[in-house]
Amino acid sequence: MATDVLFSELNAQDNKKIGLITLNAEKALNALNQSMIDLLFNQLSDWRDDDDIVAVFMQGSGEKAFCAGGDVRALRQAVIDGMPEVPGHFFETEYRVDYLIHTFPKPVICWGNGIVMGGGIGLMAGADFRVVTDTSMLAMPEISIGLYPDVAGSWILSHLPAKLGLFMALTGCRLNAADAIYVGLANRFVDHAFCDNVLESLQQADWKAAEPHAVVYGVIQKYREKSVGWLPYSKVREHRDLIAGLMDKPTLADVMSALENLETDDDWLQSARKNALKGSPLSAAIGYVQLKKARHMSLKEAFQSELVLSVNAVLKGDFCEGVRSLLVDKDRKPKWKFASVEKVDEQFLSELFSSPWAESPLNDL
Ligand code: QUE
Repeated sequence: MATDVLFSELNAQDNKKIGLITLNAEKALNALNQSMIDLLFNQLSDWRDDDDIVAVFMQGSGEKAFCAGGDVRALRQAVIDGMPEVPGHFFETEYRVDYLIHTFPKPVICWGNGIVMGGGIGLMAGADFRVVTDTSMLAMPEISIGLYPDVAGSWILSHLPAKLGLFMALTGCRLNAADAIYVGLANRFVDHAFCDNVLESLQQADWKAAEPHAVVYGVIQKYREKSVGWLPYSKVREHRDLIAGLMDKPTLADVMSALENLETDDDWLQSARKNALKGSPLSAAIGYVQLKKARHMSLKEAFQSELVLSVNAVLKGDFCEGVRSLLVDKDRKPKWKFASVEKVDEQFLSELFSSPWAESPLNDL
């Protein structure tokens, strides 16, 4: 629907304007559908070229989520309905939006309140000011639905220290605001109650006084300083060395054994462990290989390789079964193609990395 994203231009000083994006599919936790992606691309492109626009602010409607991912049910339904070209178009256009944010020439502020998963991380990752709040919950949970960390997730996670990115990919673990700042997915903590104050201060700011990024820096800094006392406790920081040890194994099968054999009464670690053991072994294998490869890619190359993998994972991998099991029938008993990472067929896996196109649809990024 055309109203699933709201756009407005807030008047600022000196006839400047702030572009305000509100993801507006509250019941779907602001998960991105095709229409939202098309609207976002068109509006961001216009604002990039509009000299009156000095900054862009992205938020989600409602208190629960900034963005819980993509409309994965619709992608599965399209495959069932015999429209295999739909997922390719979805991912291509979604990655174009993400790339536009990464390369945007003006400051982008992402207000990552509540749930920020998958596609939501994709929108947030390229923003200059990646704000997390008292309710933020970030994750790359795709292993649970037979996907793998896309939306540049493979590139971003491959650059995290201490193999924390591999741990995130294999476990879909939940990060709070302190965790997200610790690993670098976010870079500002501001209490959600200050959201309207930040917007008002951006409108009041003197945009002639400094370069736009510096102006936004100053505005956010003010509310950041009022919020420092609220930063939650970081499980990732506490367990950093343990996680690094679990992930530092010669093969993926050894990493999975280490997770399986982990004995802990820590609830956060235990739920991460369970998620890895329940997730798609094929997804684990895809993520493991792709994170290694993406480390040496440009951002553009990462998006191009992810487009190949995402389309193949949806059309040939565990995606449809994962979405069926978790989000449609909700039996939570997916029948994965392979029973364990050891049983993943090497030939099948390598075919998922081979492009169905002579030239990438994202060649012009
Ligand atoms: C893993 C995921 C996703 C998920 C749950 C997982 C995901 C996703 C959604 C989602 C959430 C709310 C919606 C919706 C989709 O859930 O990627 O349409 O309304 O988009 O365990 O990867």
